[in-house]
Amino acid sequence: MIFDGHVNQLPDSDPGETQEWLDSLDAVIDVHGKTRARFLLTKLLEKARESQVSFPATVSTPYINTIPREAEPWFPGDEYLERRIRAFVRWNAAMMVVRANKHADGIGGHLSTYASSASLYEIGFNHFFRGKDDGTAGDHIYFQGHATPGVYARAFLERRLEAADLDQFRREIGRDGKGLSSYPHPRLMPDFWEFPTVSMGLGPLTALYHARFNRYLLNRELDDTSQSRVWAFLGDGECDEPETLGALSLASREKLDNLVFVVNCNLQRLDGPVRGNGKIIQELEAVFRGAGWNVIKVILGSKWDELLAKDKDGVLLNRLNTTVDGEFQRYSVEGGAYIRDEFFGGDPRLRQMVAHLTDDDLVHLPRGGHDYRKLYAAYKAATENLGSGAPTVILAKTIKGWTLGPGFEGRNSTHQIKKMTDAQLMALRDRLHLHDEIPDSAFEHDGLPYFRPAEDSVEYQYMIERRRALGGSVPKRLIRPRKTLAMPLDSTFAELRQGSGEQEVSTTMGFTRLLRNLSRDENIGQWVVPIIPDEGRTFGMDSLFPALKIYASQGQKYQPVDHDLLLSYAESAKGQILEEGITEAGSLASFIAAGTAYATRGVPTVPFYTFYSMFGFQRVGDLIWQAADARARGFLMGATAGRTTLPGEGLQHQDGHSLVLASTVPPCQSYDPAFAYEVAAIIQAGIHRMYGPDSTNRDVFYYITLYNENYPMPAMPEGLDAADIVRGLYRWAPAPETDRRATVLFSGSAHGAARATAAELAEYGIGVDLWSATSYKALRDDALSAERWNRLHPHQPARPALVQQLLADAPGPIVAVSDFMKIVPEQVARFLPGRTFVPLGTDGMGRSDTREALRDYFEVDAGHVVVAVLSALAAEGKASYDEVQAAIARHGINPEAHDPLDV
Ligand SMILES: Cc1ncc(C[n+]2csc(CCOP(=O)(O)OP(=O)(O)O)c2C)c(N)n1
Ligand SMILES: [Mg+2]
Repeated sequence: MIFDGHVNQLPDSDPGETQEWLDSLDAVIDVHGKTRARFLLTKLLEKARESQVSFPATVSTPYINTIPREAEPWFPGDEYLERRIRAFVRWNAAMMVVRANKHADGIGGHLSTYASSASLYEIGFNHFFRGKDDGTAGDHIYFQGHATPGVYARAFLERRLEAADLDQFRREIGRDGKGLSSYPHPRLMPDFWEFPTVSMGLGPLTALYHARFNRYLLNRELDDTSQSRVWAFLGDGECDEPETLGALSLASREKLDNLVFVVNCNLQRLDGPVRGNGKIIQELEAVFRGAGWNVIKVILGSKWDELLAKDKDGVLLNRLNTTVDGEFQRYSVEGGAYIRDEFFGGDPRLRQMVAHLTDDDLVHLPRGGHDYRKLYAAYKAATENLGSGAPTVILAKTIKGWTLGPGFEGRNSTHQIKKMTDAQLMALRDRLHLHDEIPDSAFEHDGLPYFRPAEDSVEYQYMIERRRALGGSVPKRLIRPRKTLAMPLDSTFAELRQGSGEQEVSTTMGFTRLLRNLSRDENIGQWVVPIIPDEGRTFGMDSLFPALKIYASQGQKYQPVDHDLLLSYAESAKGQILEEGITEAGSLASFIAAGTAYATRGVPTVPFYTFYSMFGFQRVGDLIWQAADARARGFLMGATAGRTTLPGEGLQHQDGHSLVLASTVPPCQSYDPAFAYEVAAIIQAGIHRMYGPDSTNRDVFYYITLYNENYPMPAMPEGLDAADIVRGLYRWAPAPETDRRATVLFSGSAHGAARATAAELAEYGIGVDLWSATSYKALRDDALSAERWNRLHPHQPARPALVQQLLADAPGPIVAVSDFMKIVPEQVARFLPGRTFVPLGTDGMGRSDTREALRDYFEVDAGHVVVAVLSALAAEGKASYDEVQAAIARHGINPEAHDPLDV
């Protein structure tokens, strides 16, 4: 960056002076060598920075600690007691995994991840993590998924859990579901875990956006988040996930100095080394620094300090810099003689440097991530970084399986070992100096004892006092409303209920109006969080920019190019809209932050994330699953929905299956509305369900499709109960009284074909009952429950499924049409015994063309619906096959046309 020759393009105001400096450098290199030259240059850069001479940051520094020994702060804790507490936590963490696998072989669990990160967590628990007992929201801590045993073990010492609870590790069924989940799952441990992390990469990404959302809340004066820090603990292997590193620049751009990443750099992942042939810490340092983060490397333990102090020639530094991770891993499993020969042996000066140390001393030259004081210094620096504008990452070098003994430490297989022999357990006990607490006799008779100090012990008193001083135990998930949200006024929804008269509009336009109305609603307005990726104009949401403004933490420092237009691009520090740019993953992370704020902060924000429906479940499905685990509430709005409704875009854009994917997420309430008033009814009911005062089963979110096809929006029919829309199916228009009748269910934009079918068939004396199927998922969920109840209550009168009940008096065969795959309506077919059920849908890969051409191709236009109804009637003996043939001819349908399913 700084050596690219650009300086040659700039004028030199004093060439003589320049030459003097260059000559001096040459002299240093000649006389003292390159190492000295490098040292002097670094000193110069440091001095320049101190003197505010701005300079592009170098992205990598030598392979030593960022904080030198002289700059380490005084350690305020009781080191001895904290070491004892750590030993207890380590012991119980190992014990619970080993016991779990003894009692249920194959139940799994992880010993080595926590073993490597115990100090990383304990320094936080004893000195930094802020709790919520003082009524604040505290810090937000994203624990590394595989480190849960250590977090449970500490909760056990703190007496938040009992031995019986630890014995339920990974056993979540039985005991009223009061097991300890394998990983952080708020869905399964709603009083304990706050943030699901175990799907690699999602924890860091959501933590980052959470820190950003806290700033949004602060800037919008919705909540004082200034005292809350977001801590994210992650693995070095996890950094290979694009989600982990993909949003780093947002954190520095947004000046998230309330964010701290702690990367447990044990140099290993599941199968082996993270970068055997390289150096993961150096690589990550460059990435984070390049992205503008404050990087604190904690590589070497204290005992290295005296060696470094002797390193006049830079040989040790050079050795550290040039040793690859694969070798470092090897040193962690070898003895002192090997380390002496291989690491220090190559250069006599190096060998001399450690001549006074025994082989045992060499083995115990510790890594920084196991050195409590070094970690304290790093965490303190991270917390004192508030105000600097830079987020912090701590890269802590550790050994995977640390303290667990030779069978574990640094072994490639260590990640998955979950059993320990008695000999290994005793060795661990000895290593942790727990002889008094756990005598040999404790191992007799099925042994495997937990240990916790009594409540009057100094250790217990100390740890509890520390937690008390920091605001109580963590992690803890609390629903403690600190702000109340009143329900929106009914009048806010009136505009959509009235319909659009003659005017042709889309459901997307209807929703945008509603979003604007909601944002102005005196009760709910300020709590609404509209989120869009870089697609606002596609959805007509640019109309919201001037009124709601786009959130920009720095305000708007420029006059936008369209400032003189009514719909100019208006940014503001108090802006309400989160315009995320082109990142569906980031947008979803914001959705999760806003959708869980009711719990994490006691602030009930209501997110509406509107996106290209194709790039929702399919693109960021795992994040949506994470939202479900996190008990997020809010609305996912799948715009430009429908494989034939979005014309011209082709197979990458045309979504005919997001509703199928939505059906796989249990708490997701998915809807495919045809009309604006349906959208209004679903959203109004959704807000009441998720945020209303008396509702139950409220930790759900909604997925609602929106289309961009314009048509006159009918008014909500007189007498229609909004609850009928929400339950998933209602009769939209009854069939005229004729001899021959059939039923057509429509969803979304397919209402057009359905209505045209009814009109056409009326001319042939066939009455069509039209029903709007707003949610096949809701109908199926109900039917599955009824079916299950009936099976388990053989002597009770059977409960009919709602869909069966509703369609009992719907006449004739049933044809269901939507702009999604046939499997969407088919979800309910099984629950309509004795009925002909014909689904029409858009199976196959999308392609570009006009709506008309696409609907003909996918066989969902009026002609095909007519043919389907006639064909079903013919099969029931109510129509002749000649009529079917005539309809095929009338609509110009080619019976030999390419089957869209056939790719
Ligand atoms: C998305 C995803 N892919 C794969 C896994 C399976 N997995 C669990 S832990 C792990 C290795 C983790 O290595 P690292 O991040 O270095 O953590 P460590 O245990 O070494 O601290 C893998 C691949 C997962 N949990 N999530
Ligand atoms: Mg690792």
